[in-house]
Amino acid sequence: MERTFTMVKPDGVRKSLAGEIIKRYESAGLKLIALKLVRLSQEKAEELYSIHKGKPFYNELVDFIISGPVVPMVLEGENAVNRVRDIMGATNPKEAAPGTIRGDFAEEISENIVHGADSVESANREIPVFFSEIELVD
Ligand code: IDP
Ligand code: MG
Repeated sequence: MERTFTMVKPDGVRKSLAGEIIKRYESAGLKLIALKLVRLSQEKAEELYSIHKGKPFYNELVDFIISGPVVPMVLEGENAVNRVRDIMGATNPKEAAPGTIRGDFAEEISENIVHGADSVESANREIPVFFSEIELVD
């Protein structure tokens, strides 16, 4: 069993897609371990996206992710990291396949509805940005 971190971004919450996105993950057999609705501080946003610091889109990315509430969650299942990435679709919605979250609901790379950890190592770094150990179910 593997755990991953994923998050509905502010555009996803604004478009009332949180339930739809959770449903897609649950329907795929992924189990919810932790979930909440929260607005990120500038500091937490910079922590989440520290690996992108210095990239041309970094400031825009941080400003966007604090522009409204997000729905972070921890999911568990076999091969959870890659399965969540598959359900999300390609980073650029113009390249995301129909049937994926980004393919179905996003139009721009800067507002692509969901975040998902790209490895177990990333998930283990990202989960504590939002959830303390005690808040996890087990
Ligand atoms: P990912 O979200 O699919 O893992 P990353 O490469 O980790 O993609 O980039 C993080 C986020 O930064 C993306 O989801 C996207 O919103 C944004 N981003 C990535 N590349 C660009 C770009 O070239 N222009 C604007 N935003 C970008
Ligand atoms: Mg990434």
